[in-house]
Amino acid sequence: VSELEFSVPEEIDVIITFTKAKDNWQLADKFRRCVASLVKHSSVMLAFHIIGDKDSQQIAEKILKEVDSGTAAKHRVVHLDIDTMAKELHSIVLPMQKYFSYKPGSYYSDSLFFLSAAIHRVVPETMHRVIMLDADLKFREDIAKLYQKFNDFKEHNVIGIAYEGQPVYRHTFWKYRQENPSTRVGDPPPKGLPGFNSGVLLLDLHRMRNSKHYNSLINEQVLEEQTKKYSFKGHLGDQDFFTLISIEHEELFYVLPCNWNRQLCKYWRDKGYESVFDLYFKCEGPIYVYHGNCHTPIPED
Ligand code: UPG
Repeated sequence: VSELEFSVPEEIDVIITFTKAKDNWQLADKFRRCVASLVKHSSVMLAFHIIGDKDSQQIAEKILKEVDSGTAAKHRVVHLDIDTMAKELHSIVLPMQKYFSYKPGSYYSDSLFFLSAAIHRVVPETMHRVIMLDADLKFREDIAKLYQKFNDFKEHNVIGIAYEGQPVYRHTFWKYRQENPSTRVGDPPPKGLPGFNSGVLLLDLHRMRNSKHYNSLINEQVLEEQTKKYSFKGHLGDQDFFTLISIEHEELFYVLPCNWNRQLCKYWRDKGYESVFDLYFKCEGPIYVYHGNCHTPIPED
């Protein structure tokens, strides 16, 4: 019996954020490495959905055509009407943009950075489970094995996501932590709540649609109340939203092992967190996915 037999479809939907890529060859290079590594290791067909402006979509398609022409049948591109999606998304995620971005409520296109949080409301009902990725990743293992993690979701889990690998949220929550010294909020794993990193996301759209609980949190009053209570102001988009709502609703999230989103950014190490940095950063065992966040180079192997 194949170890992948249980509940992996013939084709996996993969959504990649790739936008403002025109004249940004560094981003194009990251995307190329990401999709090439995905295709190289995948045992199943991949359906790529590219989230970005028209220019970026064209660049992505060209890159995908060049990738691995020997086994071209292993992947295809699904065309999305991004403008319509961004407009639909805009009104839903407006309250999130207010608390979790630099430029609250500005352009339609910026609502796309919150797509993962409300994706279940703007894509066809037929889509069941998707894997959503940043472009700065490199796969070293079969994405079908990542997909299998959907099977590990507990009853109330709707989203699979790995912990943030730096003390980013320890920093964000400093005030709440100062006023509540015994809190788990912002503490390192395994006991603490270090917050999430949205570079690799397992989104169970059926569960997101059906969870009254999850949907009740996409709400202006709730976010106002929660951001106040935890003195939260962020700028990392969807991952700020997931981090904040997870404090009181841990059960909504399946914590993806760090091996599937091995973040390499060390920005926060020398910003006053030297003594605790490694508690957040360490990730034992084999690495299945490298995440070169904050433009960190990814090892060649
Ligand atoms: N992206 C684009 N075009 C851009 C900028 C970003 O497509 O002009 C996409 C791309 O997929 C990229 C991702 O967004 O990989 C994340 O943006 P980036 O600027 O690379 O942020 P990082 O500092 O590398 O990442 C941190 C987190 C990441 C989170 C992001 C949110 O590690 O998980 O999604 O911040 O801003």
